[in-house]
This record gives sequence, C-alpha cells and structure tokens, in this order.
Amino acid sequence: MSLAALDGRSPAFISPVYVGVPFMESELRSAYHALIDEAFDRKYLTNNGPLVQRFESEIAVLHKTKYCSALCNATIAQILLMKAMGLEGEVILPSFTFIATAHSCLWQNLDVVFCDISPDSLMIDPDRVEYLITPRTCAVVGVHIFGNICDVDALSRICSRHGLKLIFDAAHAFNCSLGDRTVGSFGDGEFLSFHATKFLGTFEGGAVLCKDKELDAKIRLLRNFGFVDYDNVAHLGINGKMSEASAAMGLASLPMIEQRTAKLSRVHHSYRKNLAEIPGIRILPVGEKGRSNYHYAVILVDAALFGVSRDLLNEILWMENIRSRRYFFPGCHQVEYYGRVHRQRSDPLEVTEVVSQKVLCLPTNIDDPIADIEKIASIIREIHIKANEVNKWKSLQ
Ligand code: T4K
Repeated sequence: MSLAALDGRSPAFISPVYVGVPFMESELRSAYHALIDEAFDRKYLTNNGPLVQRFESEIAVLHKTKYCSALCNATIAQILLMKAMGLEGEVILPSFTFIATAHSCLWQNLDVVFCDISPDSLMIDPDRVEYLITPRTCAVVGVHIFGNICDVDALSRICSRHGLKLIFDAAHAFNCSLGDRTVGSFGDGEFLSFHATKFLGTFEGGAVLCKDKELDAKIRLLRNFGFVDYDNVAHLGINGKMSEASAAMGLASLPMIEQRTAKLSRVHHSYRKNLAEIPGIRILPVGEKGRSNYHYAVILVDAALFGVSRDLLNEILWMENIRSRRYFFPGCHQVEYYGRVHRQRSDPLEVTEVVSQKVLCLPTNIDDPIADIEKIASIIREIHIKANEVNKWKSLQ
C-alpha cells in the first residue's frame, strides 16, 4: 500500500473524516423538524420552555437520577454547580482533560491543583489526590473520559474522610455506567455536555445531574439571572439557559441512542481487531467495567516501538484526510495561559506528561464501520512498516 505523504497520491479518503462529527440520521432531521414546528406554533422559544422540561425529565430518567437542570453548555454547568455548592479555596482536578474543566474553576475564583492520572485508565489517580489535600481544599473534580468511569468509590471514600465535595465532569459519559450504577449517581453532582461533537448533541448544551433538591433549585435560579420571582433577584445569576431549539434536538436524538451505541461499539471492536498486531499501538479499552457509549476511539503511540512519533503519525493521517485529534495535548498545566498566569501548586504530573505525548483520537462516527476502519488501520500499519522512509521524508521537509 502507498502513502499520500511518500508517493504523492491523492488522500485515501476523498472527504475529510473527523473526530467529533455530529450524528445526523435522517430520522433525526424529521423528528427535529416536528418538534421545532411545535415550538413555532407555541411561540415559546426559551426560558424553561416545555421542550426543555421534557428533555430534563427524560435525561433524569435515563440516568436514574432525581434532578437534571438543562443548561447552555457543560462549561456553564460546571461553573453553576460549583457556585451553587458555595465552593471556596482549592479544587483538585486532573490536568489531562479539556481546558474547560480547569477554566470553569478559575471563573469561579477557585485555585486549581492539578493531579496526576492513572496510566491505565487515564483518569484521576485517587492515590495522588490524597497527597494534594490541604486545609484550603474544598472539592475534587474527577473527569470520566472517553466513555469510561473514574474510580468513583476510592474518590468518594477520600472526599468523605476529608469533608470535600465530589464533582464529576461527565462530558464524555452520556449514558455510561460502572457496573449497574449509571452516571448521575456519583458524587455530589455531575455534568454532561451536549455539544454538537458529543454522543448526544443539542448544537450547544449541557446539564447538571444531582440527587439534592436544594442544589438543583439553586442551579435553576442561577441559570436565570438569579430571579426568584418576576421582580426579585436574590442571587448573582447568569444566563445559562437551554433554548427550545436545543431541547428539540436533544429530544429528537434520544430515540437514536441504542443504534448509535451499537454502531460505535462495532467501530471500537473493529479498531481493536485491526490495530491489535501493530507494534507500539495500544488502544484504550472502554466499557470493560460497565456500559460505555463508545464515542471515542483512543490510541496510545509508543514512538520507540511504532517507529514514528505520535505527532508525525497524526500529520501523515491528516494527509490521508483522516482528521485525528490529540485529545488532550498538552495537559492543562502546560497550556500557555496556565504557565503565564497561574503558577499553581501541583502534582509532578509525570504520567500526564507522558500520556499527553502519546494519545491520539481516531474518527468513530464514520460511514462504513468495517471498510473505513480497515482502511485507517492499514494506513497506520503501513506507516509503521515504512517508518524509516516516513522519518526521512519528515527530515527533508
Ligand atoms: N469537559 C470535557 C472533558 C470536555 O471534553 C468538554 C468539551 C467540556 C468539559 C466542555 O463542554 P462544552 O462547554 O463544550 O459543552 C471540541 C468541543 O467543542 C468540546 O465541546 C469538546 N469537549 C472537545 C473535546 O472537542 P474543539 O476545540 O476540539 O472543537 P473543534 O471545533 O476543533 O471540533 C472538533 C472536531 O469536530 C473537528 O475535527 C470537526 C468536527 N466538527 C465540529 C463541529 C463543531 C464537526 O464535524 N461538526 C461540527 O459542527 O473542542
């Protein structure tokens, strides 16, 4: 097989294949239009409308939790959750996450203390959390990444021992579980993302899931400027509301979750099978401890064994129109803003730094889960076989 980079042939895929391409089933389009027609007829487009309320109750039932407040995105969901909890001081969180998890803490005037991750799960390492707790620590934020669930039991034990709030960023964990315990039942509060690139997208959107009535009520006040009555503003709120258009997209998408999961599970297992024999490529296992939505296919590239660095592999894949992504590189502690402005106390983050140099997300929502993945895997295999030529090509650039 030839490579576009070496042989100058056209890319293996005519159109780019992306990580994070939204689901666009034909049934989704018609169901969405029907719900939007309802909103047009009602002339009610936002401010806790009937579609938002329906969406909230369906999400709460699916996640077997008591309360769900729908919001404009997951970043605002995290900020409002932390504000409603009245957090002050330091928050312990992984650096290996999307930047929004850390930024939300700073928006709430909290100091971030980055904690290392476990090399197997790529999620916050509870053993490291314990070392980072000080009298200023008020909360721990775990991030359930790539469709897997954090070590929630160890984190719960640590947080109850030290009187800390426990929050989970469940942006990647829609409808995921640990055994028979579903997201929505962990910690003091969790939040989902319904961004367009997520398993269930509402253009933009997010939600807080919790079991505490007062916490939910507070978030509802905060998302609506802090109004407690028509003319009475009792809190420093913000506009964090979800629109009816977003809720319509969410409601239209809910009947698709089984077929999406089945497709993505086929994709994941196809990647596992096709990449298994390639030296230096490890595919992150998902769904081994419970239900996953299989939305991410993540590989870790050992450059010494594979023969080519993760970054060069990424570059060559892009030349084939395979738009792989380096989620999450660099770790939050290494992005320019955090280096310049926030010289925070932190764990040494050795695992985070190694993992963020190796990780690469491959496209999952693709047209043909079997043929397309065989093609992507054979390109990756070819890059390994032709490692010397590929490295030479790069050195001549
Ligand atoms: N916590 C975690 C762990 C998260 O991963 C995220 C978000 C959050 C919190 C915060 O959630 P939100 O506040 O966003 O609800 C994307 C998403 O924008 C972001 O939501 C997501 N995580 C992150 C992992 O990915 P970018 O900056 O990489 O997006 P972008 O524009 O490069 O798009 C990614 C790929 O998706 C592209 O290759 C093209 C494709 N795409 C994108 C869009 C928007 C499409 O094909 N169609 C589209 O409409 O952040």
